[in-house]
Amino acid sequence: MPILLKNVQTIRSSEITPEDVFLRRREFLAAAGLALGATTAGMLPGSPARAAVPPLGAVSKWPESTIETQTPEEQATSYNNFYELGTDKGDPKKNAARLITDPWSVEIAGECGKPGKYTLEDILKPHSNEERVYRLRCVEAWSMVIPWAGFPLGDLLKRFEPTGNAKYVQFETLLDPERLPGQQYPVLQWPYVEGLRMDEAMHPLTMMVVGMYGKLLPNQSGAPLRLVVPWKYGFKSIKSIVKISFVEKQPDTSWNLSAPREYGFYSNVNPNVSHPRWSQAKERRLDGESKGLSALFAEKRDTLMFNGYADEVAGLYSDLDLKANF
Ligand SMILES: Nc1nc2c(c(=O)[nH]1)N[C@H]1C(S)=C(S)[C@@H](COP(=O)(O)O)O[C@H]1N2
Ligand SMILES: [Mo]
Repeated sequence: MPILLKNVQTIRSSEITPEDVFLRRREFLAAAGLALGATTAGMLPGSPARAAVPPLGAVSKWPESTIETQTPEEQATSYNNFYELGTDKGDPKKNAARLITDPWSVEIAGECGKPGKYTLEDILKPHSNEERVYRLRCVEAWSMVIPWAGFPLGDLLKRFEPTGNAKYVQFETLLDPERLPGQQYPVLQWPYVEGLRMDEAMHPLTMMVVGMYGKLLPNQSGAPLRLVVPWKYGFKSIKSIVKISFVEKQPDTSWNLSAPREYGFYSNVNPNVSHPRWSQAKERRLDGESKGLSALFAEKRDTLMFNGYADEVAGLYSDLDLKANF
């Protein structure tokens, strides 16, 4: 990480795993012959058998997928934004082993009939996975084309019976400075939070993602559960989700909290609304050919309104001034 800020006072002591517990876990893992950071914690002797993330199994293909050339898997899983694992694009992959994802649970809270703590298995079991090839457009003006595997977020949310007061959905990433060491630095307020309006969350394009390229998500891509909202800038696609809340008021979002002039709540991909420091009219497609420095000089393509999904989603915003609500 380029920014090594010493001020960690923003982290409450109750949120930090006590160091001795951490060190003991390290010894224990070493004694068990397991490298720290291996995702096999559920197999430790003496620990109860736990349902790990079920393998992807049969994944049906979604017929509406884009047929554009896909970003090579190698590039999509080594050029990442996941500030909890470091702020350089290569950091999340380097630090990925720190994020132990087994066991994992998701808390469902707020305005709904079935709040509670659900195991990852509970969350995933009733849903069958579909592969959808969506573009991911980062606000930094690069884009990728990725075969995601998962299911519509709306199918999951309906199971918890949202009430009439549920106007928005808020999502939270795991808060654990040991497993997500970037949280030891106050580059953002932790945990990372994101939000959608209820109709955006229920839209059939909005996807709860568990895999990519036919495999389970690697940690740097947001294992075991992340959002993908294809018509919004990539930062709405929150990774490693542990909490989903149904709320009445528009929730905070991490990037809006950190730089409200630059990142609004809606964050719809919009070539006509510039980021205050650079244009959003064009994008550089990461296609395996353009890498590192050469990518900076690669030819740019026009960015499409709503990232190319205008036919499907423009109607959600017909009453909204998209310059004011960026
Ligand atoms: N928890 C969390 N989620 C996150 C981020 C992050 O820093 N932390 N970065 C976001 C940003 S800015 C982008 S562009 C996408 C990148 O997803 P990818 O690394 O899978 O391409 O993840 C988003 N989700
Ligand atoms: Mo991004």
